[in-house]
Amino acid sequence: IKAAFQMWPWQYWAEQRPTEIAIALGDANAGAVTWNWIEVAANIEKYAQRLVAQGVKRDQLVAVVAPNSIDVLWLLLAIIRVGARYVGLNPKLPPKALIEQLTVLGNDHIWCPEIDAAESLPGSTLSLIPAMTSERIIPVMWQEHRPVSLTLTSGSTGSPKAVVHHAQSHLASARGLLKQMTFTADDSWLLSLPLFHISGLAIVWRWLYRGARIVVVEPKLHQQALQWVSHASLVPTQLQRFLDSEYAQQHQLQQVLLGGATIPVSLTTSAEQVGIECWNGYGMTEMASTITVKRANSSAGVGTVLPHRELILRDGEIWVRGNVLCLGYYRNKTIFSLLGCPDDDDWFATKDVGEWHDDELFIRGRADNMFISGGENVQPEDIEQVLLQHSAVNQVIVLPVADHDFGARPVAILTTAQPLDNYLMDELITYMSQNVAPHKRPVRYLALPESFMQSVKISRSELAQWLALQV
Ligand code: 4YB
Repeated sequence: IKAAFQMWPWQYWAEQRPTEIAIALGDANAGAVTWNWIEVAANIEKYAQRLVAQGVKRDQLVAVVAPNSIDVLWLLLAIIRVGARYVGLNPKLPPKALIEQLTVLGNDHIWCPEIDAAESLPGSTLSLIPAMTSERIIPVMWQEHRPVSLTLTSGSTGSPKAVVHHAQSHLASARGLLKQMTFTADDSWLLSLPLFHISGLAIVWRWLYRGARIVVVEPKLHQQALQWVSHASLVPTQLQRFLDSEYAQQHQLQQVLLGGATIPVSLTTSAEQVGIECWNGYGMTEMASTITVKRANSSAGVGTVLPHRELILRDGEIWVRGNVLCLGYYRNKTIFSLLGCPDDDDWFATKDVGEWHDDELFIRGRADNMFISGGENVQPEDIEQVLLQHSAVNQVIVLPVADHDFGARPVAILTTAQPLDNYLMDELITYMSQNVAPHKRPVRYLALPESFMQSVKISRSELAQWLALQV
């Protein structure tokens, strides 16, 4: 296992494992297009040469606005190869939000194959064609400390922040996680989360770190592709959908890394019953993905701290640091430290509220989600966790609505295994009255609109805007 790479990771693997399959575009056992490590290294050179020819220079910022595809993967690797920086943006963003975010980023170039009026977006438009040969040498050396990626992340409020990571923090993240999970060079990890989110980028770095195989499919084939791979990273709803699908009957999926939101014990229990080892993670963009992890069991905690990360509680809030911590936030072409005030020392305040029980971390929710109802502090995630234990509830977000007498009261917005009709609502009302104090009982139960189900993570602020129109 590598302590550090002395050359581009793909070049290293092209020497160590030249003819092993590195990338598969679908099911490698059923005639999918594949590339071995020699071909991967050669292809990256060719794509990188075309970027150089189009004026992409060291330290410049290239924005990529597209759903996952093999092209996005080539582009990401080629951008890193020329010493530039990659930033992925959600292609489903409304045009106005997209332009706003790009303007703050000040990207030099852009690749957005599926966006209309791409020319009106900031940055010079790139085309992605590999050069015919790769004879010209690109004079950029592998340096672990060169910033390689910006990842947009929005807390529950405010505009997104662009989190800058160098290769070293991504690799430290991979190295620490793979001390816990087994992911051998013969395994394959599905690119199951978007490359504009830290969870997708982390898959690429684990693949590069291990010299294993990455499987890329169109997002609409994800369910099916979970049958063909040994590993995947999933948010809880993705795993739920897989278990509900026909594909769960017969699969080779061995290990799933979960994260991004509360992971219901009932979900991991069902997955383990069909032979899928589940790993429950707690992570965030600033820490290059997973911070704590455990093999799923009967407790709802998120396990213990991985190598290269440190975590403490201060007044109930989680503070973190370590080699995986980002370089800072990017705006106006400058990297700003994310450490708020001088007495923060080098710890980063996550704003997550946590508790230790028997050496295991439990996430209670975000400090800034808390609201007050009739003088009582209400942590919406507490209510969500109780609702998630009801067998009919798949996913739930609890938000406050203004109330004349109480100041605010909770409303539950959910996806359910059966229709959310009067019968189910009465059942949920009864269930909550038996399980939580009166100030924690939702005053309304609403079905989550379709449009919110597509994203990696439901934005509480966007859902609150929607809710404001419902009441
Ligand atoms: C949680 C939480 C949890 C995060 N319980 N709240 O590679 C991975 O680690 C991975 C695998 C599968 C799915 C997701 C991942 C991630 O990276 C997730 C990282 C992430 O969500 N980053 S974020 O910046 O978008 O959001 C971070 C916030 O998400 C945290 O500050 C928490 O509030 C919340 N969160 N894991 C409850 N297990």
